[in-house]
Amino acid sequence: DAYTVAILGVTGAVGTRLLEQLAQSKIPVEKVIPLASSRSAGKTLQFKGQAVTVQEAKPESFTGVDLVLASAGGGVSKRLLPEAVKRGAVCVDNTSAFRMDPEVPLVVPEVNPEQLQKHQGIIANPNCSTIQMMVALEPLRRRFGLEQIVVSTYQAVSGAGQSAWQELLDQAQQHLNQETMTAKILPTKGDPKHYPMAFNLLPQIDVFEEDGYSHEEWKMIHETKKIMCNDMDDLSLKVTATCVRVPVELGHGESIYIQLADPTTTVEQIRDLLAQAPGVVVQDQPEEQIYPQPLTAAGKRETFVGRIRADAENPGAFNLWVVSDNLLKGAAWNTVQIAEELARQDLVRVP
Ligand code: 11C
Repeated sequence: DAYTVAILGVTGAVGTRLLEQLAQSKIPVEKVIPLASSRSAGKTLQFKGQAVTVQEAKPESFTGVDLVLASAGGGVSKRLLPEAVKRGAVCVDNTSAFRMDPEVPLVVPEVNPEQLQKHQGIIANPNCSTIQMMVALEPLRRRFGLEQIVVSTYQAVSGAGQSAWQELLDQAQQHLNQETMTAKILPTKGDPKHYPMAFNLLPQIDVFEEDGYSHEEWKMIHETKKIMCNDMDDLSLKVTATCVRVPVELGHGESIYIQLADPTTTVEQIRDLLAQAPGVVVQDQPEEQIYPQPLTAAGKRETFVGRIRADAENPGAFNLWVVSDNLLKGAAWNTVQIAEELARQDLVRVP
């Protein structure tokens, strides 16, 4: 069986990578349909050496489509994915539109691929900063039990889209030219105030909730619980997060403090376990100055883990430093990997 695959939002930072990851995947593709807004219609892209033309996304675009990979924003997904499902297409959605719907599986293939079996047509891809944390922590949770996560993130501008990425580059140039930096997008487009990102740190990703957490922090807490415990409000795993935007182009970094249930766990056991874990590369040789970095993780599918240290004052507690390409494992690769898993489990059909 070969599939007709539509990519929704194909011209964006994630969309272009969806096309590229699909071309490199094990999914048999009969035809690819690149979809975007009317502004991008008519543009030509390459898929496996063939020119393909971008079409405007409409409900009728999904007739005859088997699989949709979507990354055009939550509003577009909410409007168009139910139309795609109605026409028989299975959708893997990279936006937050359906993630907290109890009917919709929220999947990291290394962690909970069995959740795909209950899909009703839509599968959600988690937030980028959540995904890389899950890849690194799930093997530890399974072996030693996981009681608490305290995470601080160092997130690249590409997470906020192509225009935010360009804004950082423009500001860096302006600063070097001794001009005033112009800020129109970051920290978040919808809010009234904007601050320079270049040579700065912004402790705001997405809008603030009433309790003072940013929505990105909220996602890390509740997506983690849904993925690891199958319940977005599970109380057996404590999670808290601080999310910070840093002037990095690609690759989110995370400083993660964990409390494991087994107080006898050692650093060596963690290192050995993660060295075997799917999707993980351990880079942890401080004596050689080897540790994960955004510049070396960019363009790779894996999640890199290093700086593994025991908290000497708290048995079973550890610090880790985790880096991954936010547009690949954090978005396009995880989405395509879900689609590969759907194909492998023969689940590319709407029940
Ligand atoms: C960021 N994590 O770095 C966000 C981007 O829910 O899929 C991804 C937003 C999402 O700004």
